Amino acid sequence: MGRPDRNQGRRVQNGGVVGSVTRRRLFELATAAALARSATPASSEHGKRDMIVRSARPLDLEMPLSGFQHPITPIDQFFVRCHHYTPAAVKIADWRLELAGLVNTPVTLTLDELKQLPRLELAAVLECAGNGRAFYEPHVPGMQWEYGGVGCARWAGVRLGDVLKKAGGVKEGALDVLFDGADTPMGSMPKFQRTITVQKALDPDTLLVYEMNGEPLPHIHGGPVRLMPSGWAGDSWVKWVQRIEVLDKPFEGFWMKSAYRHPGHGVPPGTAVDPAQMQPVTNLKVKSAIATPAPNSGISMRPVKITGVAWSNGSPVTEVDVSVDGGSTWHPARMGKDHGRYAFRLFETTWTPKSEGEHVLMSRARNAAGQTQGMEQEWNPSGYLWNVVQRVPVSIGEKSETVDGMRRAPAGSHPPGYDAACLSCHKEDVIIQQHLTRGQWEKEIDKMVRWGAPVEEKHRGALLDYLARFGQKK
Ligand SMILES: Nc1nc2c(c(=O)[nH]1)N[C@H]1C(S)=C(S)[C@@H](COP(=O)(O)O)O[C@H]1N2
Ligand SMILES: [Mo]
Repeated sequence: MGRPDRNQGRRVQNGGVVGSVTRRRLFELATAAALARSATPASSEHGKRDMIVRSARPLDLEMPLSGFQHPITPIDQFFVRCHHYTPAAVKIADWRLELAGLVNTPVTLTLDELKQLPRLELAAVLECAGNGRAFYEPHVPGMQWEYGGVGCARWAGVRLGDVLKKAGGVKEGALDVLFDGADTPMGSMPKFQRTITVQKALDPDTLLVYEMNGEPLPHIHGGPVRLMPSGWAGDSWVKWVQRIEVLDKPFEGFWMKSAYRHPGHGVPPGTAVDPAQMQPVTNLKVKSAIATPAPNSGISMRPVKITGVAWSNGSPVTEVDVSVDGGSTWHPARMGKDHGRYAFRLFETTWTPKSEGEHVLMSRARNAAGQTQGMEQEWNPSGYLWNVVQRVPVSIGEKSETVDGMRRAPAGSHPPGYDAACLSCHKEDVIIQQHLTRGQWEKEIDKMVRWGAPVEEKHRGALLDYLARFGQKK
C-alpha cells in the first residue's frame, strides 16, 4: 500500500507520480526506497519507471534485471549516473559548442550548424565503468551498482571527426581531446572534465549525439549533446558538452588523473595502487546478464525460457553459452537479431528442469576477438569493469511459483490499481512476506488508505483477492 500525501499525488498508470508532487516528497520517497533498495516513483520526475534509486540527488538510477529483456533499452528504463547536480536546461537556440585548443581555426557552432553535418545512427551500449562494483570483495567504495548500470540505445548524431573538421582539423602535436560537462559540481568537487585520445576522437564510430531512441537526447542523459565514444566505458561519454579543447599533453584534472584509472590487470585483493601506475579506463569487457528467470524465483517442473543480453566493446558478440548446473556443463543459446557490434544482443534458450531443488543458471558471452567471461573476477582498487559470469539461483519444485517459501505471482499478473496503491512505496517481496489473511489485509488496506494510499473503491476487491492469495502463508 502506498502512503503518498493525499492532496499532492497524482498517479499515472505505471505507478509513477507526476505533476504536482513536491520535490521534497519525491526526495522522501526516494530516500526511503533507497534504504529499502526497492523501486520507487522518485525517478518518474525524469520520466523513469521501476528503477533502483542509488542516489536521489545527484540522480543515480539503476535498471532492474528485468530490463535486460530489451535489445534496445527503453528510455524510461535507461540507467542514470550523475556525479554532480544536473545543469539548468539550455534553450536550443542558446546552446553553443566551442572548439578550441590545437585546432586550425577555433570556431563556435550552433545546434543547427552541428546538425548540418552528415547524420549517423548507431546502436551502442553505455555501461558505467563501476557497474558490478557492489560484488567486489574486499568491498570497494563508490556507487554500489549491481547489474543495471548499463543500457543500449539507438543514438543519432554526427562524427566528432567531422565536427573537428569544421575547426579546420587538429594541429600537429594534438594528443588528447578534452570535453567539458556543463553540470554544477557538488561543493568544491572539480568539474566533470574528461579527455579521450585523438585517435579515439577521430574514430568513425565516435560521435557527438543529439538523439536517443528517436527522441531528442533527454536532458538527464546529457541533452542537447553528449559524447559517444562507442565501445568505451560510460565515464568517457561526457554529458552536456559545450566546449571541446584539443590538447598537446595529458590533462591533469581530477577526473582523469585520480578517477577512472585501472591497473590494466588484476591485483591482489585489497592492494593500494598509485594512480600514476594506472591507465585511464577505456574499452568495455565482454559480458552478459540474465533477465529471466529472476534470481531466487520458484519454477515448476516444466519448460522455462532463459533470456538475457550480451554485449562487448566493438568486437561483436559471437556466442553465448548457458549453464543450468552452476557451470559444470554449457550449451549454446539461440542468438537474437544483430543490432551492430556495439549493441546488446539478445540470447534465449529453453530449459526443461529434470530434478527438483536449487539450480544455478549462468550465461557466458564470447566475442570475435576470443574474449570471454571468467568464473572468478580479478580485483582492482576502484572496482571497475566487473564482468564475471553471473549466478542466478532458482528453485525447482512441484509446488511452483514460490519465493523463499512464499507464493509468487506470475509476472505481469498484478490486479488493476496494485502498482499505484502498493508498489509505489513497497517492494513486492515485502508485501508477500506479510502472511496476512484476507480479513487482516482488509484492515491493512484501511490503514494505508488513511495514510493516503490511492486505492480506488472499484479496485478494492481484486486487490484483496490478490493479496489474500499471494500475501498469505502457503
Ligand atoms: N557531464 C557529465 N557527464 C557524465 C557524467 C557526469 O556526471 N557529468 N557521468 C558519466 C558517467 S560515470 C556515466 S556512467 C555516464 C552515464 O550516462 P547516463 O546518465 O546517460 O546513463 O555519463 C558520464 N558522463
Ligand atoms: Mo560511470
